[in-house]
Amino acid sequence: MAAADLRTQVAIIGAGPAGMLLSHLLAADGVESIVLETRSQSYVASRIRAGILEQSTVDLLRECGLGERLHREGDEHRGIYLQWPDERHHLDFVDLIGRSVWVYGQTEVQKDLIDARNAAGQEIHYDVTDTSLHDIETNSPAVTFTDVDGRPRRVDADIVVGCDGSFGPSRERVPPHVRRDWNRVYPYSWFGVLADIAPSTDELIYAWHGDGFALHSMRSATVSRFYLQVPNGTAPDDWSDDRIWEALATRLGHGQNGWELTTGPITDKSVLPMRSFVQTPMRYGRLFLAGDAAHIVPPTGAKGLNLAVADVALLAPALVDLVRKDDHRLANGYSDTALRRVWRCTHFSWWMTAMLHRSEDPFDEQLQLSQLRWVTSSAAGAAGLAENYAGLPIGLTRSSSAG
Ligand code: RFL
Ligand code: PHB
Repeated sequence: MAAADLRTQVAIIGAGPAGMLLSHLLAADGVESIVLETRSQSYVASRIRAGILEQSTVDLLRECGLGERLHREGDEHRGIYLQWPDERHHLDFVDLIGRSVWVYGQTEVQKDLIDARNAAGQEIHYDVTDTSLHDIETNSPAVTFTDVDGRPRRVDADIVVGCDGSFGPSRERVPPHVRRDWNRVYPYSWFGVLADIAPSTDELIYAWHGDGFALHSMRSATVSRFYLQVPNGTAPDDWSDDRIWEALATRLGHGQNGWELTTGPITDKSVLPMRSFVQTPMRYGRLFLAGDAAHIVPPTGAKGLNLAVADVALLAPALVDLVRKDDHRLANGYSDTALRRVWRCTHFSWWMTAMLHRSEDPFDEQLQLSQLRWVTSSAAGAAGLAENYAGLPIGLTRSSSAG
């Protein structure tokens, strides 16, 4: 092992939203951290991913000083449209449950976090390789890595937090006899498209269609984001621009009830496999897991980023108490408390996915349409969807309440 040359209170693996927000919240309470990231700063700052922030995510970002650009450039949405051929219904979350959501891309959240941490002088090592965790069962864990100049380095810490996403090494360090993996795979993927064109809708449209699901989302007044359900194994180059616009026009209902889809230059195509995954527990010894390192949801419920933020909102005060006061109570409850929200969002994401994606079975199709009619015509059905989509306040999924 490399000789220890770095020392910190919390070693954070991964500079995605979970890792960067954790370092930000810890610093606000006087706890030091070092962040290790395998990619470059410019790569991390430009990745295209999620687009919807729950009310509680927005509230947290505002409270910790990261809400300024979000409020200037983000767009508050009262709800979403749900549709199937010839019918489009608006669910107004504000009327239903008094909460809204914000359209502000994960790319922008990530840039704000990088700017804030850089301004505060946060130690972040980008372009690292060979990240390896050591002695996590003891009170003196360490992380070794090779730095950007090829030098072997080692950071000694009180705590190690794995914020290293679905492919990182941290989750594997929970031994097989302790850990349990919960998995669900889906027989389809999402084809993601970014286009330089003003959105053809004021709020997101989730569309059920016999050809497959489609989603019309957006990033700004001039940039639209779309997704199409495609078979697993589809490659981004398999679909020409013309084929994409044709499929979107059909599935989103171009020409129905006077609605038109405006097309424009496509600037990015990607394919996103769908998966539900939870690893329990989210803590082992001095190692804590947060965000995609512990759980993956299919994107239909727009929960991935919001769950990562909710984990970190619970974890930061727990680590502050542990490191500063040797008070282990919140840290000991972290995994159980976080998992209540994780399973709620896992269920909601699975449910939205199952309701909206084309199935081979005609019986399923009738169940989906019946479900869609119910959530768009019953106040109780609509409120249930709204409450989950806009997100429960973080405190309401703690262990003292129903979760
Ligand atoms: P992230 O964002 O994946 O960050 C993890 C970071 O860890 C780094 N890393 C390592 N660093 C050091 N050493 C190692 N050995 C490392 N291994 C990995 C990675 O480079 C990375 O920077 O996880 P985090 O912070 O938990 O945040 C979670 C969210 O990013 C995620 O839930 C969402 O983006 C999921 N997701 C989407 N969610 C939605 O709700 N809507 C979407 O449209 C949507 N699109 C997406 C997505 C996730 C994607 N990935 C992960 C494949 C599109 C993609 C392509
Ligand atoms: C997005 O804009 O990327 C987005 C929006 C809503 C979703 C998933 C992705 O459910």
